[in-house]
Amino acid sequence: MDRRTFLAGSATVTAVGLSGCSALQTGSANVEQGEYDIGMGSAFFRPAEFEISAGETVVWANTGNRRHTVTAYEDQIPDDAEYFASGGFESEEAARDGWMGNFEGRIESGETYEVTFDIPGEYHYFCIPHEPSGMVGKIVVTE
Ligand SMILES: [Cu+2]
Repeated sequence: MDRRTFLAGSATVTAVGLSGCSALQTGSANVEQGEYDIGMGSAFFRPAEFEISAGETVVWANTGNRRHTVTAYEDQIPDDAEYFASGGFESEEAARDGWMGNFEGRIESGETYEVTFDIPGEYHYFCIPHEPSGMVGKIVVTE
């Protein structure tokens, strides 16, 4: 029994199936694993109100089938806070125009969007296409 074969050592490495993975957007894995803070459904953010401490990051995930945006109300965030909107717009007007033009700023099903909040205060935001349906939310950042 001291004759050894090395067949075991030549065990083939099974290729891990990669089909489809390359097409996934950053964040998809997080969505599947439930690693997000706020989900987006047909016309709602869940939870609609979310509290964090300054310096923390909020991750939104489109957990539904429709396109959504995360767009801050420019006059409903702290004065010294940086404006935020999916698509990277620097103003609410630019975000609205971008959406009207070519659905810019959209977060597709399964995608995520994240923002780090450094300034304490209340941040109100909405989803451009579903604002008429009341798709709004609030982030409360504590000291
Ligand atoms: Cu929406």
